[in-house]
Amino acid sequence: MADLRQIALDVWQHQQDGQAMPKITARYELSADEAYQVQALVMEEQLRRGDRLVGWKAGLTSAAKQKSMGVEEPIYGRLLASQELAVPELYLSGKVHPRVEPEIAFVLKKRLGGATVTPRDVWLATEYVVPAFEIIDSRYENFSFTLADVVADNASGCQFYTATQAYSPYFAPLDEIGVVVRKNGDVVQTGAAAAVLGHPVESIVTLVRMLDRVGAAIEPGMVVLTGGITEAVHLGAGDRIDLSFDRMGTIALAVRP
Ligand code: OOG
Ligand code: MG
Repeated sequence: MADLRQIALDVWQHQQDGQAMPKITARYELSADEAYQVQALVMEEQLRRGDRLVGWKAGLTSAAKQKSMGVEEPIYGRLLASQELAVPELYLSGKVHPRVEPEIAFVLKKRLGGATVTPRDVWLATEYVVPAFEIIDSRYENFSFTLADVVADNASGCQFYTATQAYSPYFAPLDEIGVVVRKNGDVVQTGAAAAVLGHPVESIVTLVRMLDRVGAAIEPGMVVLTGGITEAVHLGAGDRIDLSFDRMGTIALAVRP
């Protein structure tokens, strides 16, 4: 029987020092439920040290991401205050092998919970939507993991940024928002938000249902990342990444050593 607290401490340590670790599942048989318990235990440690839960992230919500990571179902992770970037600048020091992905974020004004949630409930609870990016950085060697591994490692969560300009959730059909990602001027990824479970709102529905199983909900004021629209882009020192969202502007990310 695996000691979930010990595993959580191990994961937390590697999240702190930016050193890659072998997969947990190479040593233990970890179920998905146990992996989510590990994720919660890591968060407890972070909260004890003064951090704050500010939202949730859905991950592996697009077929492209599921295929490239070899994990065929959506997962979720926690967003902490310490992960939020105030400006779109990433420092590589302390990271293992970070990548960036374009996402649409929702910010809620009402509590959203329960197993029977519908897209209508999500719209009613949404204050605004905003273009965002997530920096993922798996703590596992070679960015390689099983479902249980990646869940225990907070779904590879590392940092996130939401753009300055927010939008009404009704300003456009969100699934039709196209995205272009450029790296140092070259187009490296293109996609549309429909890649995220058909429509980003479905990502919130899926997330709320998963949270309901552990008695959790999205609280008012929280931010939710709905999942990468394209495959994640590798980052190196000096890179400049432009993430352009159709009708929602461009975020320019600067990568520093
Ligand atoms: C897992 C996290 C995926 C997303 O938006 O799909 C994720 C990973 O690919 O390491 O955050
Ligand atoms: Mg993501």
